[in-house]
Formats: sequence, C-alpha cells, structure tokens
Amino acid sequence: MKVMVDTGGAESGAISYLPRPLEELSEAELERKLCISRVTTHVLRYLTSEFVRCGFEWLLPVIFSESTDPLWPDPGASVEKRIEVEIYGRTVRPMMSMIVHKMVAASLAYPRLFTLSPNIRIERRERATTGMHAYEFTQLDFEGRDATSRDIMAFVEKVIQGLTGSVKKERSEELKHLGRHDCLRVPEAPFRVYDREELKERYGEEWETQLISESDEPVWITNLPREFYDFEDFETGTWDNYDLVLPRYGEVLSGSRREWEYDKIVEKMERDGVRKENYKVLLKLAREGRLKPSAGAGIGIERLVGWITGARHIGETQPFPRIPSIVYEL
Ligand code: ASN
Repeated sequence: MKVMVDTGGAESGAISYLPRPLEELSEAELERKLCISRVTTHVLRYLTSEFVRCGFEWLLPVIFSESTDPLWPDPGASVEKRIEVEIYGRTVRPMMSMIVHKMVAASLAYPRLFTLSPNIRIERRERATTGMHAYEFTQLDFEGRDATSRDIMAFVEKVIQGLTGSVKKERSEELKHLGRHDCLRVPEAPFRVYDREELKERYGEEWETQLISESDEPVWITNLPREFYDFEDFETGTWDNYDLVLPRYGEVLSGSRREWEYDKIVEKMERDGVRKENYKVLLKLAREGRLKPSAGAGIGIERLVGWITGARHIGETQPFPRIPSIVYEL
C-alpha cells in the first residue's frame, strides 16, 4: 500500500521516515518491532511498580467525558480537530488529558494517584514528520495532593535514573539489537533547569528546537505560559510549571503545581476563552474549598520509549502507528 502524506509544509527538524503498519513490515523490521515492544513492556512494568511502591493508587482511565483538557492556550498544542459526540443526550469529548479528573481525584479521594491514560489529539497534519507526534498516545498521568513542583521534579529524576539503569541491565539484548545500548546513559541528577525566558533570550523563538538538538541529557524547562490549571503567580507573571525535554526527542513530560483557588481559575478561564460550562464540577469544588493544592505531571510513554530505543518516529513504538495525517486500516 502506498501512503500519501499531506503534510502541508513540514515543521522544523522534519524527518523522512514514517512507520508502516505491521502487515507491510519485513522479517527484520518485525524483529525490530518486537525488540521495541519488549522494552515497552519493561518500561511499563518498571514505572507502574515504582509508582505503586511509592504509594500511588493505580486508577483506571476515563475515555469520554464532558470535561477534558482544553489544550488551550498552550502555544505548543496544535489540534486541528476537536471531537465531540453525543451519548445519552449529553455532549462528551475523548480525553485530551485527564488533568481535570486528576485534580478532582487527588482532592477528594486519592492523595497520590496515577493512570495510564489514552489521549486523543488530532494533531495538525504537518506534525506527521516531527517524529514526535501521534494522534493517539498514552501518558502515565500522575498527581500528588499537597506536592510541590520540586517534589515532582525530584521524584521524576529518580524514576528516570532508575528506569534507564534497569532497562540497560535487563533489556541489554534488545538495546544492542536496536543499536542503542552504548549510547543510552543513566542521566546525572539533578537535571539542569532552564527558565523559558532565559532560553528565549539565548536562542530566540526557536529555542525548543535548538535545545533539543544541543543537549545530550534530559533537562527541565520551567515557567511556561499555558492552560488555566497550571499555577500562575499573578504578581510576578511567572508560572510554576515544568517540561522535561529529552535530547533529540523533545518534551516527554509536562506538569505543574495546580491552581486550586476558585477566583483565579475563573479569571484565567475567562481570560483564555475557556468554556466554564464544561468544568462545572471542578468549579463547584473550587468554590466550596474542596479542591486541594496538588502538583503532578504526565509522561508520554511513546516518547519515553522512543528515546530509550532510538526509534526513528514515535509511531514505531506503537503496535499500530497513529501518525498525524495517516489513517491505516488497523
Ligand atoms: N498531563 C499534563 C499535566 O499533568 C497535562 C497535559 O497532558 N496537557 O499537567
């Protein structure tokens, strides 16, 4: 089968390789696919058992809901289509992320929680060739009541160090087959932290692409203006949030300390043009003082595995690739 890709003008750093469906792969390619899958299995087992060991409840994911992440006004988000369907007379949306559910769940019932959350984001078609976007992906989304950004960042650093160490040890055959064993290193902690303002001054508007190509270790970026749920200090104009950026593979995690005060959430929703009627439960809890301070993040599983295995496109880490602009039968 020939795939026509309407990329509408490639983004910077475009790659030419696009993953193909299972039934079109050669024996050698299928073997590579199995190696990547073995690493994925290891990654999922390691991460879920680490989170459980650290006292996180493992929640099952939600797919359809009235409330989901607005992914707005984050300049990095680029969905070209927002899906809404009616079920039982109500309009619901597939999860773009479970952020609202996490904030509610952490406030009311589960002080520490995580979920393996399938997210659907119909990315703009030119993102087919970034190698980093898929229109369906899974994030390990987690939240801790009363946690600070520092707590989350330190925890993530430990997890990434432990994971790279264990995958190198226990999946060395697969990593060798994939040509990744010698170049994958356990990163040193603490990871470097950059303020977005500082990066913008140094590299200009294309700071993210520059940083991804120049760094050889995972690094943090803080202070990113984005959605209402990330904590913003109205006095200083700074944001208490963070992205973890991997060399070559880009942002693998984003998270923040959360907004929990009713007045601030409302002010931000109104400022950003986010429809308050889609967040009635969150707003009610905040108004009643039942929404609690928390912090958390989501780890993109495909990107994490892509980095570990040296995948040419994150679609390679998916048994059934979900590449923007390409819909295979399976
Ligand atoms: N999971 C992210 C967070 O916890 C939100 C997102 O995926 N947009 O902040």
